Amino acid sequence: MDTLRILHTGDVHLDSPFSGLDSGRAEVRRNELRGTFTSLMTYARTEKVDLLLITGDLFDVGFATRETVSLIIREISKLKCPVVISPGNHDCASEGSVWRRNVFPDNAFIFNSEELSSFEFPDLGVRVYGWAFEKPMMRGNPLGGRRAENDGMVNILSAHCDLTSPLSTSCPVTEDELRSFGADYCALGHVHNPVDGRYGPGIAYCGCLEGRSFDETGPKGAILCEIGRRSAPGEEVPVRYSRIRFSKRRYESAILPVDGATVEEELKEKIADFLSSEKYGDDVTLRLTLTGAVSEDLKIDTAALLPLGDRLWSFSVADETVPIWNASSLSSDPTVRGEFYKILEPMLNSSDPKERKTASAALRYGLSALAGESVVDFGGKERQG
Ligand SMILES: [Mn+2]
Repeated sequence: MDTLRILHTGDVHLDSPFSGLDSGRAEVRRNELRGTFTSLMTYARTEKVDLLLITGDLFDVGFATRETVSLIIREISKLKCPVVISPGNHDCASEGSVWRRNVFPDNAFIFNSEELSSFEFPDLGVRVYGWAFEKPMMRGNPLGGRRAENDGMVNILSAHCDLTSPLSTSCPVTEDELRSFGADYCALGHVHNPVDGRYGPGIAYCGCLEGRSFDETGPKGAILCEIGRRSAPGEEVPVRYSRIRFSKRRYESAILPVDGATVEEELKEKIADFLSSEKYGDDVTLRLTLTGAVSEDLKIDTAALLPLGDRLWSFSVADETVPIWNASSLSSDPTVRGEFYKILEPMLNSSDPKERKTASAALRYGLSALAGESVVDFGGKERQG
């Protein structure tokens, strides 16, 4: 075997509640997430990877459903290769957790302590170091200045930890500590939206397997890591990795400037053009935010815009436009309209965009009410159809 092929996943969060969705859709998403996990396992099998790493948060909560646990057991037992699991903050290896029950097949290797330990796979020439969260919080650092063995085997570190803050309660570790530990590849879990290249070669977060909210936008998946062989201890080995999409759906958040729009038709046209230019399909949950300065006569009813997103899986519109008020006519208006405008004027010209937005909304509601019009609901509504 010239090259070791390792599939690195984590942050799957099976059985997530998907609380942002109605109960029917949340159930669909939970099933889809199990399906995405199954696709990943099928890939590992058909591509005959040498090793599968699950770097924490396979479950969203410590007590997984029986159905999900059976699925995991079944999928692992179908694999020929070892599966190393490093429980994270969401699925810690506490007393009584599923990880401490003797239900997993022989090819599952599960870390169960906050101390650094390792599993060795002599046939593969690989040693996998790691640890487990034993409680949802972990402030200690299992590396503690230790170093990986230097005996010619390929060393992997597979763990759930937080490189983003020394104050983290999810096992804060620094990049320098990882470097001096000296593993050939550090397979990490915890950060759901990793930026490629952020930590230099040999250190990577796999990210989540499916986005579950607008905090987790874009396509999601796992990492396929390929590591060359070492002919002598101490020799550098080539490490290459690439991301493979497994997510069935994706969340996207977009901003559309609609400056100068005067009537709803114009707005609809701009949105329709944008949606077709982005080629969003039925896998997309889109949150579209409208911005820009629009005519004061344009009253945006976001609910009326939602049918434009019928092709998408889910579509919501937020209105953050600011009306261009005819300031000179309003300020010289001798009626209560003018008085109302003068009160809001300092806020309308505030340097704080939030304050300007609030003042604009107040002015719009107020003038509509004074004109005896019914007040349109300007809040963002979500269509889920
Ligand atoms: Mn996670």
